[in-house]
Amino acid sequence: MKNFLKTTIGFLIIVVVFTGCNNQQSSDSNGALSSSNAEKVYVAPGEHDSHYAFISGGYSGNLTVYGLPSGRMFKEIPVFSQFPTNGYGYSEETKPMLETSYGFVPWDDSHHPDISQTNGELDGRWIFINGNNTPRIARVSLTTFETEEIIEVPNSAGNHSSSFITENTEYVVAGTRFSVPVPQRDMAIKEYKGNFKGALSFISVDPEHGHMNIKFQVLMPGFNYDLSHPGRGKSHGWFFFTTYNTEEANTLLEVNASQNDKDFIAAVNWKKIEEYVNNGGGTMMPANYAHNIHDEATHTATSTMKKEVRVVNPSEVPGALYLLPTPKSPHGCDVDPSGEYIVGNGKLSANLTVHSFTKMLEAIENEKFDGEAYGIPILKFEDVLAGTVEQAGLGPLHTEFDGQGNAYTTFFITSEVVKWKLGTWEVVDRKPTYYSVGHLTIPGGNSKKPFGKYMFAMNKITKDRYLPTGPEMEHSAQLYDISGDKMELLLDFPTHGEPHYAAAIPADIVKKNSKEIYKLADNQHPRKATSDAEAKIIRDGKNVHIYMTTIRSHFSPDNIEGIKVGDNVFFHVTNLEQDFDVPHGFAVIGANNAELLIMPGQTRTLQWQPKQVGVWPFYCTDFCSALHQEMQGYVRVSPANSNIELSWSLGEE
Ligand code: RUQ
Ligand code: CUA
Repeated sequence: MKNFLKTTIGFLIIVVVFTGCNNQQSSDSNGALSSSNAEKVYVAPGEHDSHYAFISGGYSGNLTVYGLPSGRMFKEIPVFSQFPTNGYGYSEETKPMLETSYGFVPWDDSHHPDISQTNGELDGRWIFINGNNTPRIARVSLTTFETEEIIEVPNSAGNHSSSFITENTEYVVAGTRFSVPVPQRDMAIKEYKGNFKGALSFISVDPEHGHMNIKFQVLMPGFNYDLSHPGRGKSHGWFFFTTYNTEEANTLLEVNASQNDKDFIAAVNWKKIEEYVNNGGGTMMPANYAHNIHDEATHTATSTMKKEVRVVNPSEVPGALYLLPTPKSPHGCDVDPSGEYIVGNGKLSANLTVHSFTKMLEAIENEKFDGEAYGIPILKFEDVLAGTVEQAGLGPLHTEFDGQGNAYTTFFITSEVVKWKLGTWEVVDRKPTYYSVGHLTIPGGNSKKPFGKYMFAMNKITKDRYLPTGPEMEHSAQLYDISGDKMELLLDFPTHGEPHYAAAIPADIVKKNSKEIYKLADNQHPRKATSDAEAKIIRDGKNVHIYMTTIRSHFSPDNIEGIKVGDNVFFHVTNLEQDFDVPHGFAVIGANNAELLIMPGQTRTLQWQPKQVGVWPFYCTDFCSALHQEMQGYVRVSPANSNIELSWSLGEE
């Protein structure tokens, strides 16, 4: 009861402080920006930004692409959510991307993008991002800026400590936030403790094509695994996960999961487990999860259901898993560029805890344990502690690094970013953020080589930062110049959805590889038409396949007759253009899905089920030429019992 009271009072204080901070006005920044700061974010018309930022969309399920320092949004990349803007998840080719063991799932909650690495440095080939709600990991190509692959993660729930990349993109790692019965079964919820498990999944990435495969899952105790980061440099081969609810409570977690003075950072020696697995270790367990791949040659995605997954119990691989006590319900778990320091941000702790990788190895070597949890040795807090950053703020969440020996931590409750020194643990600067900051990003901040010029903070609450837009405001981000001793606020910019983490990279690494067109000659879509003359229509019972082409400024065919009510019509539209940035759109009246936006050289298919007799138009939705408004056609739909012959034409009077 005493504990309960303490915790409750603690929360009340937090709430009061929190509310106070929300009401704080931004007067300390209004008008304070000098003109030199304005120059620092000014990208003259026609000039390019120096960095890309890939910002997660949270509950939008997608990923947005921004330029830094301008804060301009360039693109929204659909990942886990249907996207009518270009037909992703609506076109026949992309629908399989959203297949799961639960059927077609058109939405998710995406949190943590991470860019592929070679030798611990960003290589700009792919970006990975997690789907939280229906556990999935996606791989997005940074040449096409399209989602190429999605793999579902079985035995997981609330896929939050994801998706982080090891130093050579050997693995993309996904940890479960919610522990669940493994395998899933009908059981009493109150039997959680000791019975639920937390799966940490190591998904291998094929170095050439990026294809993902769940290599193994470690079945951990039933804690909540909140965030994770790879070791790097000296700690390469290890992975670190913050845990909370080590109490294993199953109700009123706000109180019951805040009892333990310390939770843990779980250290996983994945190299050791990999070796065990390569030698046949682990058990294949029945499972059911989707693996979806979009093939660039056929422009078509396929979904395959996988039927088993390899699981490893911690006790099978002694010496591969340890628990590092960390106060108190830690959220962020961040590893510095050298790989020596592991920062655990205890949400309910006054201090930041930094562990030492070297000391961890020593303690393991000397077998200095402080008991165990479900067979996993617990190291002594004092033995692994590198230092603490004292009283830096309230509600620490996430930390990034600038490569100059400094760390930057966000504080949600006090709405600020605090800069501190690795090794001496002294606070050297602090700047307010507006308001209630979650993650922050430094380009390359999660790698051996951060590019420490900019840092941006992603805030949860916007309030008065922009013109009001009704009850809902887009979340705000703030860009800081961190090249000097003190951080300088440069810019506010709105973000889309709810950004959690973001990954940023110098533009030069990515832009030279960006694809301009798909080569028509390489198009292997089974229903492509590569010239106007190849346009045709094939009836197969009620299914009607229209092989259509589009080029400035017509469709071929543009007059179609012989379609009947009750038919199932597929418009397979090939864009014949071979010019950069000339997509065509395709929309037809009454379609129950969306439009298609077809890239040069690509084929996309829209299904249409005509329900009414008549003559119905279709048209191009993307203003592609001076004669864009002329890009249209008609489909004649006759009664179901009509015997009008199938016919099509272009240019016939
Ligand atoms: S979270 S705001 Cu989903 Cu990364 Cu910490
Ligand atoms: Cu094609 Cu407008």
